[in-house]
Amino acid sequence: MSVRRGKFITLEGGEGAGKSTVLSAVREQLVADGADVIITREPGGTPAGEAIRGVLLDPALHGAIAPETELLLMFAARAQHVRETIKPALAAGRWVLSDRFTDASYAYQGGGRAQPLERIAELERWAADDLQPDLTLLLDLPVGIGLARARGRGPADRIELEAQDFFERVRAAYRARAAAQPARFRVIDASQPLDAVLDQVRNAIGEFLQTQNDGAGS
Ligand code: T5A
Repeated sequence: MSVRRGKFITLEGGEGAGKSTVLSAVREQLVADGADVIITREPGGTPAGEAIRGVLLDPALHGAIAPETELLLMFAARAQHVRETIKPALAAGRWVLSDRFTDASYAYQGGGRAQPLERIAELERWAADDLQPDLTLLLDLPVGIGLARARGRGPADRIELEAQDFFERVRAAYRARAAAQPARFRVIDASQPLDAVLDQVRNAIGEFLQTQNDGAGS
């Protein structure tokens, strides 16, 4: 008898959007519904991916990584993540909750760094094995609010050292993807106080679970 495939849920958003903060609430809700959940992140999620993350976020390398190198390193970490962590978990019937996935490459490397979208799409096809999330929560908020939150939390990493217009392009690219794929994305107003953000997130997850449970018997 085959094991039912788990579901793949991703959280996306700009700097300081609150992804890490809402992750545990999402996990609790999924577990309460009976799901076996793993939490992971990008770049990272495997020993090799975490080592690549160290290079990508090292502030000492600010200005020393070409946009093409950055894009390839993001997908190098993702290629390992898909094969070593995500696909095996889904095949075993587990639910995977990832702090960022390929949408971040379209937003940061496509929007922020102006890398051609067709190159990102080609990498998505072969390096990420064309894996698509079942649901993506986009935590959207004005760039200034997110940066203030992120900077209040600790020293900036290499990407957080970018100028505000870079993050404006990232936000615009995320919103454009969400508008183009409304069946997969739920946009959360992350500028609200945490309780209000969590309410929106729980509603979105609740609706998704309802569709899954409705379809389970068919
Ligand atoms: N990247 C990643 C790419 O360029 N391309 C890619 O393909 C991928 C996968 C690392 C970086 O890599 C880039 C994007 C990133 O620059 P990351 O580790 O996810 O990715 O880094 P960040 O987005 O920088 O993670 P942050 O930790 O900054 O953001 P979070 O997780 O969204 O925010 P969080 O939860 O840590 O919250 C930040 C602060 O705000 C507070 C929290 O308490 C915390 O102090 N906060 C709130 N305060 C008020 N009201 C609320 N509603 C709040 N929610 C949270």
